[in-house]
Amino acid sequence: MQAAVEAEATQTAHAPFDVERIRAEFPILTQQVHGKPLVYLDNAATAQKPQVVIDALERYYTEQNANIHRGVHYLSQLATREYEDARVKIQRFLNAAEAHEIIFTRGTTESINLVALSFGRKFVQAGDEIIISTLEHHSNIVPWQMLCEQTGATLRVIPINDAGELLLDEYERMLNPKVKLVAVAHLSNALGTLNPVQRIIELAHAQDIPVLLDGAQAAPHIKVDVRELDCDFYALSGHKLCGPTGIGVLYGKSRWLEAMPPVFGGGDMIASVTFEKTTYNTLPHKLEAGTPHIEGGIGLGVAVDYLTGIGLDRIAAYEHELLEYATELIGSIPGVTLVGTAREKASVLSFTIDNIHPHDIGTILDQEGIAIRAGHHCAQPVMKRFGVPATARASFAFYNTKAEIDALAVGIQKAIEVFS
Ligand code: C6P
Repeated sequence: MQAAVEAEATQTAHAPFDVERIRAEFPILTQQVHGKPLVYLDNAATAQKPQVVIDALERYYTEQNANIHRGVHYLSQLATREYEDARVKIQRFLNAAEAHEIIFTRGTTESINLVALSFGRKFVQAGDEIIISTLEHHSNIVPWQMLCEQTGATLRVIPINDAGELLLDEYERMLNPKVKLVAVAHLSNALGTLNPVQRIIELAHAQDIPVLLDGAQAAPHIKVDVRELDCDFYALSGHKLCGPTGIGVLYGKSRWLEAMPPVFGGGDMIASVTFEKTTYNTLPHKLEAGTPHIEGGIGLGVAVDYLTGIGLDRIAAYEHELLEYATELIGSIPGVTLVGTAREKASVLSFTIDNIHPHDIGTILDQEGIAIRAGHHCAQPVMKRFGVPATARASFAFYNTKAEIDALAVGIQKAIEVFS
C-alpha cells in the first residue's frame, strides 16, 4: 500500500498541478455561503477534508469499530491493525526512524504540553532556562511559562525584526549550559515566517541542547523529514493536515521518549499494576493512556497518504505561487499593510487595512462567501511586537486558486468602500 502511495507520488511528480481535479475531491468546497461560492482561506485554522478521509471515518464506524490493544476478537484485532498501520504511515510521512517514536495526542497543543509536563518534570529545575521565540502560538508559550512557574526555571524569548524574522545572532548569544530546551515554531501561524530551523537545531545541538519544533503550520505545507532536521521533538495537528480533529502527533527521538515519565496514568500505559507498584508499558503506549481517538488516528493515516500521493514538494511549489500572487495583489491595494514580510514564508498572508478593524474585514468578506481569520491568532505577543491588536489573515492550501485570491481582492476593495 505504501509502495503504491509512493509510486503514485513519483508518477505525479512531473504532471501539471491539476487544482480542479483536487478540488473535486473536497465535497465542502462546492458549497455556497450567503449565496456566493465558498472561498475558504482559513486553512491555518483548519484544513478541509478530502472524500478519502471522510470515507475512512465512515468505514471505521460501519465496519471496524472496536476498542484496540485489548480484544482477541476479530473487530478488535482489525481496529488495532488499522490504528497501528496509521502510526507507521505517519512515521513514513515524517521519516521517523521508528514507529514507536510517533505518539498519538489530541493535537499540537497536547503534544507540546506533554513534553513540558514529562520532559520538564524530568530534566528542568530551578535556575534552568527554556528558549522560545516572539513568533510563538500560545500553545508554545503557555506550557513553558507554567513549567517555569512550577520549577523556578526562566523563559527566554528570541526577538524578531520588523519583517518577522528571528534574530539568529541574538539566539546564538542566548544559548548556554543552563538552557534545557529550545522550542520554536517551524512556520509562524500569524506571520507565515518559515524559520531557519536547520540552523536553529545545529546551534542548539552544538551545546547538547534538544530542540522541539512546533510543526502545526509547517507539516501541511512543506516536506518534513525529522531525521534530516535532526529535531528532538516535532508536534503537529491532524486537522490542519486534512485529517480529523482531535488527533495529533508528538514525534520524539527514542532516547528522549524512553527517558520521559508518563504524564497520564490508566489503561494501556501499564505493564503491570499492583497496589504496591505499577510498571509501565513500552513506547509508544507508555505515553498514550486510555482509549485513544482510534478513528482519528486511522483518518490521519489516510490523510498523510493522500498528501504524499499529491506530493509535498508539489504542494509547496503550488502554494508558493499562490502566496506570491496574493502578496503582490493584496499588498498593492492602497490602505493595506502586510504584517510579516519575511524572505522565507509559506501559506499565510496577514494584513491590516487603514481605519478598518480586522473583525469588520472578516465580517464583510464573510458576506462575500470568503472565509478568513481575524484576530490575534492565539499569538498575542506577535501582535504586540507589531503594535496591532489583531490582523486579518488569509491562509492558503493546495486546493485554493488564483481566482479565489482575485475574489479576496475584490472583497477587500468592497470593505474599503464601505468604510470610506
Ligand atoms: N493555530 C490558527 O488559526 P491545535 O489547536 O492544538 O490543533 O494547534 C495549536 C497550534 C499550535 N501551534 C501553531 C503554530 C498553531 O498555528 C496552532 C493552531 C490555529 O492559527 C488555531 S489557533
